[in-house]
Amino acid sequence: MKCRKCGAKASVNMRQHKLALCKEHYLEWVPEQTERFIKKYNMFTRDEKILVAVSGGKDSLSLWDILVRLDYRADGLYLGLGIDGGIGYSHESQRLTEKFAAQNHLKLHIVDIEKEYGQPIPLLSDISHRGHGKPCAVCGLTKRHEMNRIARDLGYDVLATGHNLDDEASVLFGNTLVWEGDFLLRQGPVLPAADGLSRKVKPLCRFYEREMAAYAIARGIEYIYEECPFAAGSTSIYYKELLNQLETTRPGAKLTFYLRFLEARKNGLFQERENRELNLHPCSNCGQLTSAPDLCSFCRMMEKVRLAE
Ligand code: Q46
Ligand code: ZN
Ligand code: ZN
Repeated sequence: MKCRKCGAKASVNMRQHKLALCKEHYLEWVPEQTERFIKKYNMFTRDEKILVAVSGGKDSLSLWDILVRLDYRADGLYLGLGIDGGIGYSHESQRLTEKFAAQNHLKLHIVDIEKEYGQPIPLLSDISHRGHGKPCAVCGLTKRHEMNRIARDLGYDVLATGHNLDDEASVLFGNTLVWEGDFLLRQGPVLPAADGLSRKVKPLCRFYEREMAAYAIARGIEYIYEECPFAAGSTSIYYKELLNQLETTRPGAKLTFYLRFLEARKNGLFQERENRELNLHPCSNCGQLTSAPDLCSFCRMMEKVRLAE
């Protein structure tokens, strides 16, 4: 297989795009494509301040790397979840994130959940009895809350996460299986800013997971290979496997699934629901928007934790 641009031996072959590239041209192609998606979906401009949520994994570190190479003003946010899982998961992912920031002279904010709220994620989960023995529900809730809080308090215009196409297609698949209208309405490359919440964007949402792995490796980015120990056996991983089976026999199926969804929604698939007003108001404690009557889910969970102590 030869590089389409220069004829040298290709190092990345993307059947889904009918495109093969050598390492050098691949490292040009990824930022070019990212820039195209940023513009296409009006994610942000070069005047805006971007906060990138970094976990130490290949996607978020690559995203940060790409944005900086493209000359965007991007700082990092690392959330210390306090997850060990026998592999020192949080410790190692924080080390790699700090190393990446230092090597590239980038600004990194670190929030340690245990220091901030008295307990690491697995214990917050135990104490609040949320999530059926797995900390993921509490973890997801806390991550969202903290990302919003830091972006707002430090005056960032936009919050960027490293979700790739495999992540997005798997979430979309899960939501479609049960026709989760409200989630389907909100899933996409951009979630506009609302009272107290900054705009959220996913610049990598059209890249396959293996494309991001290839990018990180080609750029020599050191990232944590292990998944969070609690990810094993999750539904989202199961859906990813199903979609990969589909992709094997029909290259490009995953991308089509996601893009056609965005198109159908743009053309009014969920119009009726969109018109019905979502009843959101600020949480009486932290001010973030919520559909719950008084406190948002995060503040309610923390209240439970406080009462249990
Ligand atoms: S939610 Fe669950 Fe992830 Fe949190 S506890 Fe680990 S697997 S990190 S995306
Ligand atoms: Zn080439
Ligand atoms: Zn709240």
